[in-house]
Amino acid sequence: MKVGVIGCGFFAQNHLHAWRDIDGVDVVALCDSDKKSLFETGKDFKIERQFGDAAALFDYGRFDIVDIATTVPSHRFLVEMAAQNNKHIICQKPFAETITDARAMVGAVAATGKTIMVHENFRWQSAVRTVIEELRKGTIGEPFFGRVSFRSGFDVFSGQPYLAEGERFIIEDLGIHILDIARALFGDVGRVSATTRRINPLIKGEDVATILLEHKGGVSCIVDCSYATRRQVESFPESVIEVDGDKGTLSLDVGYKMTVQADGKSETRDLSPPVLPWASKPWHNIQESVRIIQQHFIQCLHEGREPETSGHDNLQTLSLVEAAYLSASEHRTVETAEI
Ligand code: NAD
Ligand code: 89V
Repeated sequence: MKVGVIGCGFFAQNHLHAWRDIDGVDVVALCDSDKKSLFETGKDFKIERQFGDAAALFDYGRFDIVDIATTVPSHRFLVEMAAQNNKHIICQKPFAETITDARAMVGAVAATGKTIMVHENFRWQSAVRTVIEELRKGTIGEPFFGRVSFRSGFDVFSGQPYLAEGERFIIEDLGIHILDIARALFGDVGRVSATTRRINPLIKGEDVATILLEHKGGVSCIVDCSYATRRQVESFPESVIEVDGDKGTLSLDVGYKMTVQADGKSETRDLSPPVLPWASKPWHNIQESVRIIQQHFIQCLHEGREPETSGHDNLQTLSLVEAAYLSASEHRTVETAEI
């Protein structure tokens, strides 16, 4: 499988390391409109074929997959160009700026018969994956309550300055992952109620969000996110999960400790992720998930099946983002069918 990567910025470095780890995958070309990022990334990863714009990359065209690792404003344009050029596509989150764009992007790729997956990696973190599997095994019975929480004071703005500049921040950038984990745990959602706050005066968007999800299967789940939480131990970038079921409870706590209580027994397991040779703390959790999701994509292509976090699947996660913003701005519960 030959890959062309568009976007050689902050996060693409993780994609490139992960591609190198996956057997049978070769990154053959890079593209970035920023010459310095393009040149330095090419040098670091020894990739000589470099293009300053996407049209030139597609004119070259000798690859099977395009990996779009740019920020969201370019996603629709690049996905549609990739579809016109009949490539399989992996596209970073947030998939699109609006649900209308996202639906158009999924439609454009469906018409080609190629595969599109959103690089929605948080549900692929190994600790989160173990929680999903534990729940599916039924150890704690039928879940009726959940909480998926991400609370941190970590300075994300120095690595990703664009996060301080958008009208929207935490739900669109980070909450999207946490909402996606809630979907992976409890399925799709019927109604959404949300509140938002901005605590940090130096950024434009909201940095605190509290969201109540009413899942169609009957679970009530709280998704709460904050980048204004100053506490020791700083837990970035861990997601904390609590689930109550009719036979027991399950929690994933800070420090990657999963506790399952059922049948009068309590068992705690350490789910600390490995630090891959190219990874660094505290990002190692996310970095491991990048390798896992990209491996999943390649496996799905080999087996001819739809990836779990396909473009089509991600429309449901994006609709929760839209519903949460609408709910917070209009101070009301929003039906997902409205989106
Ligand atoms: P970045 O700004 O550091 O890098 C983006 C690169 O894309 C830049 O070098 C820019 O020049 C290039 N680019 C933009 N538009 C282009 C175009 N049309 N053609 C060619 N090059 C173009 O951004 P980043 O922090 O690497 O974020 C990229 C994406 O990754 C974002 O969507 C972000 O949300 C996502 N991200 C995901 C995670 C995660 O854990 N899943 C973490 C960080 C960032
Ligand atoms: O996952 C992300 O998209 C990142 C971060 C974890 C820092 O929020 O922006």
